[in-house]
Amino acid sequence: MRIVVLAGGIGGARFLRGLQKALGDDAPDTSITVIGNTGDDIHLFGLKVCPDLDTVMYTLGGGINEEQGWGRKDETFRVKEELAAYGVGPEWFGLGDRDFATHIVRTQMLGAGYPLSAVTEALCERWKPGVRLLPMSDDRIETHVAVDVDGERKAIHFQEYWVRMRASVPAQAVVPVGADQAKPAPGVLEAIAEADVVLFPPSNPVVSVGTILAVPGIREAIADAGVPVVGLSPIVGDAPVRGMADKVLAAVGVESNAAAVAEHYGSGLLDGWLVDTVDAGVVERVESAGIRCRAVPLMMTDLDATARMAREALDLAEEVR
Ligand code: GDP
Ligand code: FO1
Ligand code: CA
Repeated sequence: MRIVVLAGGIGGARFLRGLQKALGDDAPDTSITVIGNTGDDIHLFGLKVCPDLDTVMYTLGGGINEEQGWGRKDETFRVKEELAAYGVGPEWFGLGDRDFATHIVRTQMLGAGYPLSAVTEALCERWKPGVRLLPMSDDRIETHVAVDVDGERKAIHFQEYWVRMRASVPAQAVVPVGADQAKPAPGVLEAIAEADVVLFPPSNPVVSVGTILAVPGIREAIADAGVPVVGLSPIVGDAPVRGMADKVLAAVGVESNAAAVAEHYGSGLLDGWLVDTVDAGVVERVESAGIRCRAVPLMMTDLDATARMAREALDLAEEVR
């Protein structure tokens, strides 16, 4: 079975670990291709940082800071301190020493002319994530957020909105700058066309899955693949389990509840949708939108619980096939 997963950072990565567990070690004829969000990417100190790709790579490769969900475990921040001593910021983005090495290798390879997809493959030779990790595009795409500050509208980088401002003001618009001119990375459309199932993990529907779908050709390829497309809700009990997804959902006019997110993807894209048991009340609403829906526990509290979620998603895919 060939599984394609559209992943953001923490929600995507943790789900993938559960999916791998659900499939077991003895699944030689099963492959997982991850199409990773690169809209969060940012250039800092002359280096290219790809938070969501790295979160997937470190999580599946055993290098992640488990508590935090992003960045390296056993991390130190000497370089950041030294940069700060020179007055060089931003101070609000925590790049650790171990993590810096990844960005240095990436930037060096990009400078030598390798596309991001080839660089990601090279980085994964070290981490061996057990999935094929593809950036959604080799082209530069950066999510920007329009905010009103002192009565004036301005666009800021997604990381500035998310990390520095903690999404403390409403997002007026979310724009994946560069997406309209971008092409899917090599292998992306092929993986979708050859997939037996496409999964949307409980990743952010706007700035993770939504950004991947904004790359011309990807949404169409999924719709045309003619295989089950099943998603898991990142919204449980009308709130994001973690983070501020409600803020970016509001920017695209979507309410913060599990049914509204399913309707946002729509029955043209989504065949099946899993909501948490606390949201069992919305199952009928989702089904009346033409999307098969089940209520099951959706909290990734540990690996076994996450593997059960992945199994439910694969079972629902079989049901709608
Ligand atoms: P990010 O790039 O690091 O923000 O990660 P993703 O976009 O992949 O996933 C973020 C989403 O994961 C958030 O909107 C959370 O609500 C969701 N999430 C995190 N943990 C859980 C969980 O245990 N269960 C569910 N259902 N969603 C979760
Ligand atoms: N998230 C934070 O909330 N604060 C940080 O200082 C921070 C640093 C950081 C460094 C490398 C990396 O790969 C991810 C990092 N993240 C940080 C997470 C990152 O900003 C994520 O993209 C967002 O949390 C949402 O996806
Ligand atoms: Ca992200």
